[in-house]
Amino acid sequence: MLAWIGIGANLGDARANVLDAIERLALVCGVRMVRASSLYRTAPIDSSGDDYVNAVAAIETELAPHALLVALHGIEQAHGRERPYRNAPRTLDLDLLLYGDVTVNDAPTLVVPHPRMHERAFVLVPLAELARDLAPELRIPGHGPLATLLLGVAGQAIERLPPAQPSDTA
Ligand code: PH2
Ligand code: MG
Ligand code: MG
Repeated sequence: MLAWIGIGANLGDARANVLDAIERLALVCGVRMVRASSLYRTAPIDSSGDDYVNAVAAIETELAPHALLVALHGIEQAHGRERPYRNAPRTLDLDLLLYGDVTVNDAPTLVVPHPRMHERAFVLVPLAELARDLAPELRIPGHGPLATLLLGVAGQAIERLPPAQPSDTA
């Protein structure tokens, strides 16, 4: 199954956390990394704290949605994710955005497509970067074509970060 994972961080070294999450995701048993998007700097939406670093990864997976969610939570925990309140600043957030065109309604544990993804540039813009090559006709079940949804988030601030240079040893 082709699944899409949203990655976000706005605590600690957010950029390093997102890059590490991509590496760890690629190492999960039953997951093959297809491609990760560029990193983006985004203003917090319904959330406080610093700007976020966001990205999206496309994976091929044999894991069922709930098993994949458990693996995502494991990676969040490796980064010391705490959940003091809803949408609190976080070291790392991994969201199962899309699982093929399957819908899952097991609230509050797991809802796919991820609620509100269709109205957030920090999800749709990196998703579109990958979908251009991997799934040009991508639709978000219940919400329509990605290309149309993108028009609705054109006003949200998002800046693509340049790729890390080999000299950026941190
Ligand atoms: N995640 C949220 C709430 N708000 N804002 C930005 N810019 N990026 C996020 O990843 C994000 C957010 C809830 O998970
Ligand atoms: Mg999230
Ligand atoms: Mg989350």
